[in-house]
Amino acid sequence: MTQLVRMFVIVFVVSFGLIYLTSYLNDSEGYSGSNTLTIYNWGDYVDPELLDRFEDETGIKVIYQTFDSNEAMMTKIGQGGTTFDVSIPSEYAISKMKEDGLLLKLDHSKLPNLKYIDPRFMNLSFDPDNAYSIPYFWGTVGIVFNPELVGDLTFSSWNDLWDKSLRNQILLLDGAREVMGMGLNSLGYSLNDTEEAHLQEAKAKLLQMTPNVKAIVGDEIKMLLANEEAAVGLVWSGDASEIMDENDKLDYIVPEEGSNLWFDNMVIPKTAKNIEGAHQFINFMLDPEVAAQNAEYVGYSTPNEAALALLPEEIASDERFYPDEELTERLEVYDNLGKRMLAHYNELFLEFKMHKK
Ligand code: N2P
Repeated sequence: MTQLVRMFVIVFVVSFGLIYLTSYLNDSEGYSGSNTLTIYNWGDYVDPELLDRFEDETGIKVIYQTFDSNEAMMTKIGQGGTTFDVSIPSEYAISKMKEDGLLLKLDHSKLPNLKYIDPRFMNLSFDPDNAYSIPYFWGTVGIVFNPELVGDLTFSSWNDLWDKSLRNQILLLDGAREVMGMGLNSLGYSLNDTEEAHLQEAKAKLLQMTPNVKAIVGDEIKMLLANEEAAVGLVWSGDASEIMDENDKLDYIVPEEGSNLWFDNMVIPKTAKNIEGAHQFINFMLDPEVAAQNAEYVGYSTPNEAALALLPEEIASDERFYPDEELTERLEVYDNLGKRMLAHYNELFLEFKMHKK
């Protein structure tokens, strides 16, 4: 054999060896294809230990990415070019994603643990029969405050946030619906109002609040309030519960005019590459022990009846985070206001934010 032929044979054998090895790894413990699961979730919204446990139990490698608003999540999934297998939007976003054809139908036969969900969180108007989404957490929007830093001021109304004594003392969560909702509710309007005059009135009212607003922030709001960097915050209930775990001087109320009641559900976006694994993950998160551990870790309210029974009594009976029906009836769920109106809410919120800077 000439030198040249020998070299060809070697290159040929080595290349085939490599191709074989790659396909062997793909089919076995090598993490790729059906062996990975890409999850797209809110920040601070799962106990990382549970992701490790899911990986150990299933051999599926989890790739985890986060978002900080429904709007950012919908834009990213809508643009394509991603491979998210599971995501966790809120109700109005689920309704919009369904409309835009961004969600896959779920196979309930692969979700036996669905039986643990409290029926009052099933079959809600944004997703009848839960064809596309499975309850994960729920909660309210309200005011967390530090009684030691607010003098004689007490909180029962949204309008308390406009009190002059709160100059530079308020942190707001960075959410268009939440901040606009606060403005609308403070005027006695619905947080689903679409009348232009009311929306402009709400924006003008929010602008009057700017001297009191220290910053509009993401998940760091919890650390800042717990560390007493500000006296008051507009927050989601579960964040309030976490803040109060860190600093028990703080308290949480849902204003009397009303506020938002929200539901975050697990979905399989149409970008999914591992539909089987996505069902496995959703079913895993519905397991009562898993759901209880997750609820204790993130501080949010679980819709899982069996998990709630496993939580310490002081959590399960805390009406600030598990409000009774009388309170929830005063609250409103965000409607899917349609593409144009949602964009308009965003615009008004951005104008308010820019003014703040
Ligand atoms: C968790 C965010 C929860 C979002 N950091 C409430 N919809």
